[in-house]
Amino acid sequence: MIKTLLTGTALAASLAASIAVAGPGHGDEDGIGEPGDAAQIDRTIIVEMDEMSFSPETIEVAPGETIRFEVVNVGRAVHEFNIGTGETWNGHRGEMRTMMREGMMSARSINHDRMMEAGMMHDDANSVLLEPGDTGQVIWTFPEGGEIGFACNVPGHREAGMVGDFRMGHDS
Ligand SMILES: [Cu+2]
Repeated sequence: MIKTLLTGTALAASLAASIAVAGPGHGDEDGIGEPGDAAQIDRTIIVEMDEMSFSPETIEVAPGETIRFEVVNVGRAVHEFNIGTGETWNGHRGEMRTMMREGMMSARSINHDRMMEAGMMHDDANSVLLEPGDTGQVIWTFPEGGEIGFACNVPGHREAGMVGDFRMGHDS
């Protein structure tokens, strides 16, 4: 999907800057894997999000495995499940702050209309952003190795410990 941006506003400038860092369609230059094929799913794993944690918080994955994550927000705040690294999350953090500042989301809700208006769909394949009570999914193919995890980038949440690890096993 193409992200169209408002032009000539500070909002557009800040969005463009953050999308350049965290946008989709980047291949696997971050080394975190790539969007998975729904016809090639090896396993489904249910992940619950609450204040301020994931359950499970450690997930073992095999190299090259394609996993469908069924993500459930059982908490009372908006939470995100985002596959990446400290580096990709730092890039994404500004995008989330902008969404908060511009009224695209609040602590407890997501304003999809405002996100559409701003051309900010938050549809990156490696993440799902959910309101309390909602369920979403991420289908992801893991790389052959690397230090990868999952985190919630709603401002303050990762800092409060809302982060988990993928443990890369061996398929023997
Ligand atoms: Cu969160």
